[in-house]
Amino acid sequence: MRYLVFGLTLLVFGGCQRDLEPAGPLLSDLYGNFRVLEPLTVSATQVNFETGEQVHFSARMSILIDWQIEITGRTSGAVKRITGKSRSIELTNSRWLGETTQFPTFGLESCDVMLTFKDQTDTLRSTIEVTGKRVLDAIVLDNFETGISGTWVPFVQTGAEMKFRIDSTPPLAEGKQYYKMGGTVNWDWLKGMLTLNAAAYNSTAGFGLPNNAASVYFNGIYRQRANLNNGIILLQFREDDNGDGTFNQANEDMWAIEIRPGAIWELKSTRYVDLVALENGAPSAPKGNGVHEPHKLLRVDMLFLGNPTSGYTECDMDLLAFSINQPVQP
Ligand SMILES: [Ca+2]
Ligand SMILES: [Ca+2]
Ligand SMILES: [Ca+2]
Repeated sequence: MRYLVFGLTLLVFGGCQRDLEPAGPLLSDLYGNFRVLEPLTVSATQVNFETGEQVHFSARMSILIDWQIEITGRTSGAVKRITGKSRSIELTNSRWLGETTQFPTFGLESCDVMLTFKDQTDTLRSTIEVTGKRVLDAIVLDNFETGISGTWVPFVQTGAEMKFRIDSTPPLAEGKQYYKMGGTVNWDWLKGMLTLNAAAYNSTAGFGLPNNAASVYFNGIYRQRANLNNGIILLQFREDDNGDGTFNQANEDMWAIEIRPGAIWELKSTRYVDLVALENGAPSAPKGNGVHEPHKLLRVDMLFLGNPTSGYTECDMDLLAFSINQPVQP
C-alpha cells in the first residue's frame, strides 16, 4: 500500500511539472546555484552626457535574478539606481543618460558603481567618470544657478526672519543652488511670491508651449525644512482665454497646483491637463472657458503660503520647468 501511494505522488508531481514548464519559470532559475558568469563591466570609463553620450553596464549570471546597479557621485552624493530581473545585464536594461534617482543631480565627478543581487552576498564594483552634465529637454523657468532670474517679479511680505534668497547649503537638488523661502508673517497667509509673465520670459505667447494640454508637464523640485509642515507652495497659471493680452479673473481660466513639500527634495511633475481651479485651496469651477490651453498661458505665479497662526515656515525649491511629452528627468 505504501508503495502505491508513493508511486501516485510521483505521477501527480511529474504531471504538474510537465504542465508548468512551458509557461512557468525554468527549474534551473528557481533551484539553480547563483554564480556570476561574467563580471560587471562599464561600456566606457568616461561619459559626457552634455554631448549626448550614454553609458551602460554588462554582467551575466547563472540564473534569473533581481539585480540593482547603484551609481553614486563621489563629490555630490547623487544616486542613480537601475533595477531589473534577468540573467544578463546589457544595453537594453541598463542604459544611463545621466539622470538622478536621489537628489542632488550629478556633477562633473567620479562615480562608484555597485551591482548587487537579491538574497546574494556578492557585490560587484566599478567606476565611471562624468565629464559633462546632462542637458535637460525642458523650458526652464529658473534653476537658480546664476541667482534669481531677472525675468521674475519678486514680492516679499513684511514679517520676521524673512528669507527669500538663493542658497547653496546642502542638501542640494539640481546643480549647486536653489531658492529658499522662509519667514514669520503672523497677519497673512502670503509670505512671498514670484511672478513670471510670458512676455518677459521669452516674448512668446504661452511660453512657447504647444496647445495639447495632455503633452505639457509642469515640474519643480521642492523640500520643506525638517520638523516643519506648515508651508504651502501654490503655483498659479493664468490663461488669456480671449486673446486680448490681459488676464481677467472674472471670466478667464486660472489653474493651480498646491504643494506641501516633505523634508526630502522631491521632484513633482503635473500634467497641464490635470491642473485644477482652486478657490481658497478648495477645488472650484473654472472661471473661463474651462479648457486647458497652455499656448494661452499668460503668467505663472509661485506663492509661498502658511497659516499666520502657525509661526515660522520655510520651504526650498529648484528647477521650475515645463517639459513636453514626459516629466523632466534631471
Ligand atoms: Ca539649481
Ligand atoms: Ca484676456
Ligand atoms: Ca482656458
